[in-house]
Amino acid sequence: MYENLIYELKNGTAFITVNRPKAMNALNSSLLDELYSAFSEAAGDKNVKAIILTGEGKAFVAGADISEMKDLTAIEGKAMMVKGHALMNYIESVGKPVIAAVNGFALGGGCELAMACDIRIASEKAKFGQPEVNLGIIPGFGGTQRLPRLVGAGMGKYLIMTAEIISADEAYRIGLVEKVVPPEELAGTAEKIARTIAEKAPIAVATAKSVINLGFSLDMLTASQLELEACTTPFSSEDKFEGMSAFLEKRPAVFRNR
Ligand code: CO8
Repeated sequence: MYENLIYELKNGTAFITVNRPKAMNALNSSLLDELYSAFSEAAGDKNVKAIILTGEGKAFVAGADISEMKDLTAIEGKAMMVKGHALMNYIESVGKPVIAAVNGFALGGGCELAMACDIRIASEKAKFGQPEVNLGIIPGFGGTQRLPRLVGAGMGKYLIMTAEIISADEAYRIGLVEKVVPPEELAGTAEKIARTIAEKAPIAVATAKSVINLGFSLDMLTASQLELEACTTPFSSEDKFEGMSAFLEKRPAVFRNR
């Protein structure tokens, strides 16, 4: 059982809802642990085909918990950052699609959490930002690296150095989110995307996710070679035979994750 989040499985999609609305869903140490456990639960459950991460109330996640961080020494703070990094890296390594349904404030560690997901869908009410320099620190859950990779170095530096909070539309304009929808359509849109991906060949989806993520830290030649090596996994799967047969036989494919 979880104290700070809600875990639900609906039609093959695991919904992980951060649930500390009184503190704007701020990430304290135990919530970081619980999120790691919830993602492990979803990763290990063969009934889960996709994962949707969202927040309860006004916030998606308004950052790391400032009241917990305030009195931490640098060493203790680093330990918390290690925990945050482990969570973000784990989300990226889960071999299932992870969609952030950003319902409200995604600030600091919350923006970093959304960026660790594969796809970000935002409510029109969502707000994004990395306001750490207001607090005398820098983004510490991977934001200095993931934000520039998503929006470019100049815009990444602009957002981190000015601490500006931006609207969902602006986040869409700069490529930080993939879609903006009215609040009442957020869950449905995220679910529809989750279902669409879940209908594809799972080994192909997982391999594509992994190659895209790993490729960012490699030079082009090595990254291309990584793609060449990785493509043998889906290419040798039963699902490849099924997908191609289904196309030629003009019928829908039935993938079995083999
Ligand atoms: N941590 C702890 N409590 C928070 C946080 C937070 N990040 N955000 C909001 N709260 C609390 C408020 O203190 C308040 O508590 P209380 O009711 O007891 O006074 C409650 O949530 C409601 O918040 P507000 O009254 O402020 O609500 P508003 O609607 O007026 O404002 C905002 C909402 C804009 C989200 C505002 O609360 C805010 O600016 N929050 C802080 C945002 C922020 O600075 N986030 C970055 C944090 S730093 C970070 O994430 C770094 C991550 C990596 C570093 C790791 C190092 C260990």
